[in-house]
Amino acid sequence: MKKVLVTGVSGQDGSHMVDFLLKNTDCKIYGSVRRLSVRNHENIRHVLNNERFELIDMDLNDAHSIRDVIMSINPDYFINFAAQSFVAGSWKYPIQTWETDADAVLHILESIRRFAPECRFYNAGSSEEFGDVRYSPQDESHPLCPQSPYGAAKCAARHLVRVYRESYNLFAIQGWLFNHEGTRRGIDFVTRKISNGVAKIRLAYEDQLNDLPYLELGNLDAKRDWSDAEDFMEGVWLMLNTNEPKNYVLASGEMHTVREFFETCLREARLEYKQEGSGVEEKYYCTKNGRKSLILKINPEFYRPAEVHKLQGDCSLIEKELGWQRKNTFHELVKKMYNNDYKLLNSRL
Ligand code: G4F
Repeated sequence: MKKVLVTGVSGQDGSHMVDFLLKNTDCKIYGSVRRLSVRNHENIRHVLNNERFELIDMDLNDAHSIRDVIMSINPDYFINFAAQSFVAGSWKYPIQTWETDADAVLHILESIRRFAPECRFYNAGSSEEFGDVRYSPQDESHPLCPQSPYGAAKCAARHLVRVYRESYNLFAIQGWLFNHEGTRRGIDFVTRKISNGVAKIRLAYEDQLNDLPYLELGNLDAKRDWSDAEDFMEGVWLMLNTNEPKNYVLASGEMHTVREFFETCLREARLEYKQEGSGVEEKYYCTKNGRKSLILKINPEFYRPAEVHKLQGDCSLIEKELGWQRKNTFHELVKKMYNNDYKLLNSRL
C-alpha cells in the first residue's frame, strides 16, 4: 500500500486532499498538523476514525521533526499544503511567513534527498508568485513578479524545488494554484468573510432588526480567478502521477472582482441593495420599503501595502496534457459558500 504524507490537514486544502485520497485511491494517508494546546480538527473530524488515515504531529519549522517523520514513515508521496497562506498577514509577520513558506520547504527537500529520494514531492505554489502581472491570462511561462512577502517566499520555494529536482533528480514539483475557495475556507479570506457576513445580514433581515450588521472590506476592485478548492485536488494528484515532474497552472480562466463576489452573494441571499459613493466613501445599503440599512463600508485597514490587482490563470496545459477539468463554476461556488454559512449560522441560533 502506497503511503502519502499530507501536511496542513486541519486547513482547507490539506483536509480536501485527505478526502480526495480516501475516495479515489487505496493509499494510507498520514496527515500532519503542528501541535497546538487547543486543537482545531473541525475539517478532519469525519476522517479521524478511518483506518486508512493517521494523524501525526510535525512542525515544519523544525528540521529534526521533518527528518524524523520522513525516516519513520518513508512516504511514497509528500504533499505540502501547510503554509502561512494569508497574504495580508505576510506584511505583519514576514519572518514567520518566510520560515514556514520557504525555509521549511528546504528542510523537506533536504530530508527527502537524504532519506527518501524516491518520494514524490508536491509543494503548494501560488498565483501570487505572478504578482504584478505582465500579461493575461497567466500561464506556466509567466515571469515571477511577487508583490508580497508571501509571494516572495513562494518564489524562493519554487526555485529550491527546481534546484533540488535538477541537482538530485528528485520528483519535486510546485504547481501554480490560483485562488481556490469553499466551505472550509478561513474566515479572514475575502470570499468567506463575504459569504459569512452576507449570511449574518440575511438572518438579521429575516428577524426584522432595525439595524443590520455590516461588512468592512478593502479593495473591492481587485480581480481574482476563483475556483472551488475541491476541484484542485485531482489536479494536484494528476501532477504527482505523471512520468515527468512538471509544474502546471490550476485555475478557472475567469476573472471576477471582489465587488462581483459580494453582489452575487447578495443576490443569492435575495437581498435588494443600493450602492453609493466611491473610493473610501463607497457604501452598500440594503433597501426595503423605502428604508435603507448599511451593509458594507470600506475600511482602509484592509488595503494592502502593495496589491495584486488582477489574476487570471490559463490552465489549458494541464487540461490538454493530463485531462484535468474543473467542475464548479463561479456562481456555484458563491452559492455553495453562502448557503453553507447561512445554514451554519442558523443552526447556532
Ligand atoms: O481572499 P484574499 O485574502 O486572497 P489572496 O490575497 O488573493 O490570496 C489567496 O490566494 C492566493 C492565490 O492567488 C494564495 F496563494 C493565498 O494563499 C490565498 O489563498 O484576498 C483577495 C483579494 C485581495 O485583492 C484583497 O486586497 O480581496 C481583496 N480584499 C478586499 N477586502 C480583501 C478584503 N481581502 C481580505 N482578506 N479581506 C478584506 O477585507
